[in-house]
Amino acid sequence: MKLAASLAIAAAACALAAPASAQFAKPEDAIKYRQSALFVMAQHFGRIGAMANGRVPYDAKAAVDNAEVVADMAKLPWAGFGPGTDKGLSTKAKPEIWSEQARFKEHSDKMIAETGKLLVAAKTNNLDTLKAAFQSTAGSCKTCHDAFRSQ
Ligand code: ASC
Repeated sequence: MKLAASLAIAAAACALAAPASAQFAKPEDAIKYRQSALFVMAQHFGRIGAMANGRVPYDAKAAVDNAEVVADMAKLPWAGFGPGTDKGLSTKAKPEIWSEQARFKEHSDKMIAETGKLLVAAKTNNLDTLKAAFQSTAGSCKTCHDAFRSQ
């Protein structure tokens, strides 16, 4: 393989492996970024919820596909909560995110872990296992929202 091609592949692999290194030109971009990642995550999480709650028929492959997106998206928003991104666009993010960073990180780490377990659960192809993991993951979303998101 040519050197340029292998360097390009290595650079792309790094970009995928290190989403937390996202840098933003301005606070508005960081806010848009975190809101976008959370929005995409919610869309896919909602599709799993529809199966878990019996609103749509259980489809094991769709559950895995959606859980993969959820687990990937779960890693992204946190880079968008850097210093100075508490305002700039309409946001429900509470000031506590910046004044209690360690607690906020505990919540985001928990959510990343829960979405990882959700993906493992989806891959068992067992609806009851998926339901339990969905509830547990939703609980981690809610706990963080209650503490760090205004209504
Ligand atoms: C969702 C979604 C959230 C969480 C939360 C869980 O589907 O968009 O923010 O679940 O409602 O309580």
